[in-house]
Amino acid sequence: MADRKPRSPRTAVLVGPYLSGKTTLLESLLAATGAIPRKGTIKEGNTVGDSSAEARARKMSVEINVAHTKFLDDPWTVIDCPGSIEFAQEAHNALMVADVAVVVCEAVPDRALTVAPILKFLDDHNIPHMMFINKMDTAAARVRDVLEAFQAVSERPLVLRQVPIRKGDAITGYVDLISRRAYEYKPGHPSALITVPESMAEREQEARTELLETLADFDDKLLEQLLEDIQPSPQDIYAQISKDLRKDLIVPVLLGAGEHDHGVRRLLKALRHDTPELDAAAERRGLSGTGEPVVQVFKTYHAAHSGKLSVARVLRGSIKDGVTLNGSRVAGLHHMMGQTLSKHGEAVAGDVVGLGRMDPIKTGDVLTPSGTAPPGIQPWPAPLVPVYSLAVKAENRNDEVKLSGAMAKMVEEDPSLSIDHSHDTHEMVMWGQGEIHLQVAIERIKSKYNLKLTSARPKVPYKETIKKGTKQHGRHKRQSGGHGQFGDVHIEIKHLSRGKGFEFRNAIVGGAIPRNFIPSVEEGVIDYLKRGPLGFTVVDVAVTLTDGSYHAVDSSDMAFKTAARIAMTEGMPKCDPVLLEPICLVTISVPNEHTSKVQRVISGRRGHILGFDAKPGWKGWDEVNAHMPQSDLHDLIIELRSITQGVGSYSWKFDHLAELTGRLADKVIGEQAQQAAAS
Ligand SMILES: Nc1nc2c(ncn2[C@@H]2O[C@H](COP(=O)(O)OP(=O)(O)O)[C@@H](O)[C@H]2O)c(=O)[nH]1
Ligand SMILES: [Mg+2]
Repeated sequence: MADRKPRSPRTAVLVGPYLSGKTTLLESLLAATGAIPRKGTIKEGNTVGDSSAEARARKMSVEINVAHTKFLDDPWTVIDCPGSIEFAQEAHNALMVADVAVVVCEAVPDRALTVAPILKFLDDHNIPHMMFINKMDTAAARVRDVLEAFQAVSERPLVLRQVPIRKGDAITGYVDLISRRAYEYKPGHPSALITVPESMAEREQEARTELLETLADFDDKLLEQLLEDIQPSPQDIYAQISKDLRKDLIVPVLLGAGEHDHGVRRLLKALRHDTPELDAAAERRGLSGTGEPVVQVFKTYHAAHSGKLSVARVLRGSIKDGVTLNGSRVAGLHHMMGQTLSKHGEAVAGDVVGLGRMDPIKTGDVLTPSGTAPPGIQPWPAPLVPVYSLAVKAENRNDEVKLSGAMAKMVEEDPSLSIDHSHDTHEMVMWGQGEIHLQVAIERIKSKYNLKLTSARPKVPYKETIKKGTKQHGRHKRQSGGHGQFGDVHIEIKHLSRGKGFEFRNAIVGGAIPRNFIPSVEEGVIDYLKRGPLGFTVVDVAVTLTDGSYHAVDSSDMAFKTAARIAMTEGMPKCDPVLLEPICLVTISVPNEHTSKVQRVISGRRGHILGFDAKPGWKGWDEVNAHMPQSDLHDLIIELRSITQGVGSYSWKFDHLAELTGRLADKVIGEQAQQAAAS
């Protein structure tokens, strides 16, 4: 195909479970295509992916890494994504602009479930994807069993393109099911063509028939050929695979071992032949036709020295350094190789580039010179629902303002991170996807912004109420030299039904207290209710001002406010105060083989199951609804993940307050008293 005109740059995104070998595979792809002279390794910490300090320290990807290369003159952007479910937002955002995803997974049938969430995302968004079954060098299971297990979690049919050639325990090469050629792996070099071993004939025939039958489901001509026992030409089969992949109808499956460069050139060829051109991804984003350049931002970095970098894909047209997009001038167009940037004067359609110093621009923004998004462009998906939180504080109190600024930048870099200032507990609460996610964020704040944080389990916004009423007199009288202070009130405290909040009534007739002092009485009561006899905000009470007296000279707003406080302080403990704890409506979603375990988790956390049902749109998953105390949700995600190979999740919202008594209540009240004494 030497006469072909050069293609526009395409983007392949490497996704898949944690430790499946994506970062290693990227290294192998870059070395095989000559983008880097020598492969780095995870162990030595010198890979293009995992280039941040936080990733290196954990030997684990915690953000995307973008790399550029060329294969047989075709320009490529390859993006390595973290596999951990806690950093899934990174992969989701990169996939939105991808031409193809390569789902890298291990050849372990028991772990197929770990691939389910990413396959679900790809299926839901119609993103063309292939599967690369990696670590075949150590694979114990048969490929057909691996495939069957993965098929159970994929909506689209998987189409195996190769079968392995085994010598004893080792896999020494593969037979390509379309060209019907056999290859022997040569580490560090392209595989060598060999004759198909005789022992392979039957397996090859069987797998090839399966491949053709699957493809025939999407093509009548192929179906006819099969029925008439005509062998379709390899060209026809290749064409069919590309066509089906473009429409995300099938998932081609390749085999290999990235660490040993096995199957890496085969993967590159499959990418080259089968990955759709830019127009497919643009269409998916809702962009069609011609017009001004369109650029989609899918990642934001804040670098200490170079400032903000918005990583974007050019979906249409081309842009030059210095152009104004959405009102911001691009200061530097960069290609990336992990954290190394290189300046480019121009980015063409299909390119992935870092745009320098676009300060008002956010991840998900669609940029054009005119500043208007083209009609029909699809909205950017909402960030993942947060499932884990920590209360954070600057170690040094003077750093509070600096902390708010740093947090805002962190959230810009990672939309699955969020900050909540709790009105009830007065804590700054950082929300995210799990323990490691938040740990990494806290480390970043420390290293990038030189801010030390302390973190703790967030406080639960307990409340308190009363179970009966009382009448109470409160008097504040002070004679100190000239002007005295005098306020005198009679109040009646009553409980209100749950959810009613607070009511204040004035029942004074005949001017026992002059009108202008009444609001101060109410203020005194409200002030008291911030902290009731048990130490928490009081809710669901009514206070009626029934009588009182005043002094023509010594009475004041302040004196009546104080008198009201005195009445409340003395009256409330007589009203049988009781602790209220927030109860949430929780929806837990898990593969249905784990539903019974979830029921145990809920009862173990004082929850109450409301019911469970099949999760809409999720084959084989259940949703369990329950009422659960908020105090037991803190580490719920950790337990759910530990019983579901990491894939279970939950969402929650506040539902109601419920009385809490007994030992648990005593503990909560005791701790609150201790903290009050300490502060
Ligand atoms: N046996 C074997 N190990 C591999 C292969 N590819 C990667 N690994 C190892 O698997 C571990 C995880 O690799 P990494 O690339 O960080 O996985 P990622 O989490 O998917 O990015 C590392 O210890 C690699 O050395 C492979 O093809 N075969
Ligand atoms: Mg990785």
